[in-house]
Order: sequence, then structure tokens, then C-alpha cells
Amino acid sequence: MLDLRKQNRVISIAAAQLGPIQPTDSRSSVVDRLVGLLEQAKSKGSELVVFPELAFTTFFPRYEITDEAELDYWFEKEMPGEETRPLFAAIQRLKLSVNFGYAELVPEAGITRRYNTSILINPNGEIIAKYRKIHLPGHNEFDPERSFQHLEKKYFEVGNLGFPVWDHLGGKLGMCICNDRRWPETFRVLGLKGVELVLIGYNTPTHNAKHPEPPHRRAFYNHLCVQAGAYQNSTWVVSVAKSGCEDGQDLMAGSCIVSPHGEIVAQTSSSKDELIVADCDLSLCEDGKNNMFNFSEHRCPEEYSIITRANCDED
Ligand code: ING
Repeated sequence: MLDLRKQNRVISIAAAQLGPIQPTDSRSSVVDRLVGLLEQAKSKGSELVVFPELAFTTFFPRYEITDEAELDYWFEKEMPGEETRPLFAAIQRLKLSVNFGYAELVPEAGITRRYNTSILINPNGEIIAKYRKIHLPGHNEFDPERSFQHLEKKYFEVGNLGFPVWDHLGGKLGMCICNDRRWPETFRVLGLKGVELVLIGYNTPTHNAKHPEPPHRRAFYNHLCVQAGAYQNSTWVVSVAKSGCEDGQDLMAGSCIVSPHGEIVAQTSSSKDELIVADCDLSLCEDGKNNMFNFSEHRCPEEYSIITRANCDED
């Protein structure tokens, strides 16, 4: 059995959905929840655990924050830092690969930069991959018409690391964050780099006063975009929510693991801390990459140039 798993490059993956994190919840209480989910994942034989976007704090872009010190409270100045070190210790103790999102504050050439970041940590507790969110949704200035703000464009800079792919656990792994999953370019750039497993965390409000939408349709879109991304690029996708009601704002659950055929093989049924696991056979990516979506055989890039143009009304 072991040989077959290795030959087919099977990875046991856990999607560790988080329930709500209240603005008054301490980092250490949240870290305790993450460690508990790691221990659950280990007991189920998982090798890789995927957590949501902004996994240590409440979804603070819902607030108008004018004081810089107050804004910085929501950001990690070092990773690991004092309050997140116990998580890294658990990763080493349990010998797991772990992905999570957090608000990253980093000085770059003497300027303080703030990113919505996702990292991959290996079983030795080393950070081996980093992605910074590129598609920042919402708006830049306080909007009095909204019951909740969505100020990601105000609090984060556009990611400056591109959409990388890394070799890990015998496959090619990529990461993206939340709104990135709604843009086909995200998946196709990763697909063109040969990605076989995309790790995604999200905090998706179920209600947006400016753009009302029936709840069933918002939940449909949540799965549609990752199923399409998986199928059209012959890759596994693990998409993990922070969910439930945070300070009166409801966040969507629906965490899922999607096969390279676009089929959901596991999904959560609650809006709380919940673990789902699946054996992900990376060799299932090969059929789509070699046939239906054999990019070198079937793509017509000479017809696609408009996709990379900023201004699309040029003929
Ligand atoms: N959240 C949302 C997302 O793309 C959003 C933003 C909410 C877009 C509702 C459309 C509808 O899932 C983040 N954090 O990107």
C-alpha cells in the first residue's frame, strides 16, 4: 500500500476551517485552536494542514481604522513572533506541513509595507514558501453606505511576489488568497507553471450592502470558482474558510477539497472549527495535463494578448 501511495504521489491533506475569531479574542487563544486542529489532523494521518486567510485575527478590514497603531495591532511584525511560536513548536512536534494566512507587516527599503500573506511551513518549522494577495477586493476609503466596510485596498498593498509554485511533498504546490480564487488568471498562471495543488484561505462575508446577492448564489460562486480552477488547470484545490459570525458580520463556510476533475471530494458542514481530510492522489492531475488541458498542444496564446493589457478598449 505504501508503495502505491508513494508511486501515485498520494498526500493526506486536512482543510482546517476556523469558526469566528472575535476582535477581543487573544492571539494565544486562537493559536490554541489552531494547535488543537493540528493534533486532530495528525491523529487522522494528515501530512499537510491548510488554514484560512487571516487565521490569527478577526476580519479587521470590516472596520474603519484611522489610527496607525490600532491598525498595526492586527498585523504580525515577525513570523513566528512570541504569540505564534507555540504554533511552530506544534508543527515541529507533530511533523506536519502547514499553510496559513496572516496580516504581514514588513519594512522594505525603510518603508513599512502591509500585505495579506500566506505561508507554507515544513515539518522542521521552517517557512519554505510565501505568497502575498494580489487581487484585493473592496474599496479604499470609508463608505458610509456600508453596514460593514471592506477596506482591504486601504490596509494592504498588492502582493509583490507573483504567483509562485514550489516543489513540496512530491508535487508542485501553489497558493492564493480569497478573492484571488475568483479570477481565472490566478489559476491559469499557476497552471502554466505546472501546479498540482493550490492552497487557498478565505474570509468571505455572506452579505454586502452595496451588492446584495441571494445567499444561495454567493455559496454557489464560492464552489464554482475553485471547481472551475481545478478542472481547467488539472490541479487539486484546498479552499478553507474562516466562518461564522464575527462581531455581527457573518462569514461564509463551505470549505472544500476539490479534485483535478473539478469534483468536491470533501466539504465542511458547519460554520465552526472543523477539520475535513482527503487522500489527494497527485497523479490524477496527469490525465488532464496530458490530454484535455495539454497547454502546449491546445492553447492559442497568440489570440490571448488582450488578457495582459491594462486598457481593454484598444482594438
Ligand atoms: N473576501 C471576499 C471574496 O472574494 C468578496 C470579497 C465578498 C467578494 C463577497 C465578492 C463577494 O471572497 C476577500 N477577503 O477577498
